[in-house]
Amino acid sequence: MQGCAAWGETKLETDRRVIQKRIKILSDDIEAMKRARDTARKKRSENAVPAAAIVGYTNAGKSTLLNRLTGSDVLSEDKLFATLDPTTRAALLPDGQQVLFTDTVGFINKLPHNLVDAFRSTLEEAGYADIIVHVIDASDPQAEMHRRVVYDTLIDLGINDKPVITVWNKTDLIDEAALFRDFSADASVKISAKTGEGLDEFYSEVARILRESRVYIDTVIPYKNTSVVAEIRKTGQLLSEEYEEDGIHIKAYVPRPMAAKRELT
Ligand SMILES: Nc1nc2c(ncn2[C@@H]2O[C@H](COP(=O)(O)OP(=O)(O)OP(=O)(O)O)[C@@H](O)[C@H]2O)c(=O)[nH]1
Ligand SMILES: [Mg+2]
Repeated sequence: MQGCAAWGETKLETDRRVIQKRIKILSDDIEAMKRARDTARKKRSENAVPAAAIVGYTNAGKSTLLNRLTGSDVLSEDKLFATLDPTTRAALLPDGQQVLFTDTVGFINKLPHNLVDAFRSTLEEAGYADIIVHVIDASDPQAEMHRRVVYDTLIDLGINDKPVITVWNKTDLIDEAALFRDFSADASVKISAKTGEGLDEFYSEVARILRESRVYIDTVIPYKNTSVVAEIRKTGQLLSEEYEEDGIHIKAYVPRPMAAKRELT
């Protein structure tokens, strides 16, 4: 028993108090980051640059991949939750298209209850992405469990309607013959973020999925349907809106399924 017991507090109580304090500090930090992100996101959505969120179990190699894609210097470490603040960087696909990649906090099984809300807000960035890049450490014997935790978390967050590209990472550490599949994904590639192997295929799959997932519209929405404009603002990218006599003239990129549902094309 430590000295604090003399004050009538057991070690367990002291630990709990220290942890609560730490959680409070982290939550405040995350709240401040959220405000900064909201501002940054508003700016981004004014351009029509597509966004990809890099998600995955902690330690899968998300930050390493972001660094590799954008030549940037995001903290990558062999420790849990190296990344808390999602970072966004621009990368150019070989076809010249610009894409914004956002690193996110690592997912984990059985997140402590009082951290769930804080993590949720950190992950909400993924909700604004056009495409989800799901990184899995293919060399980890628990890879299948990690894959499921990530899908379950995405469903929990209500992010289950976006195209997913599954990236089996760290293939430099495994037997070439190993077979990796993800039937839930729209595309699946094997890479090594460390050596750069497989990145060409990754880029071309990202380009393909983006091409297929969004459609450009230039149309007039009648004033009785203005809720459609609100929906576009939320799920698509509104480039311009002009109030005309017979409705709102909009130019926007919208998710293809939405364009079909609302008969916008
Ligand atoms: N051998 C090998 N190691 C890799 C590869 N990609 C990442 N790593 C290593 O895996 C560890 C974790 O990488 P990070 O990029 O920090 O992982 P993360 O997914 O961002 O982790 P969190 O931010 O904690 O969620 C680091 O030691 C990386 O150097 C790879 O392709 N091959
Ligand atoms: Mg990271």
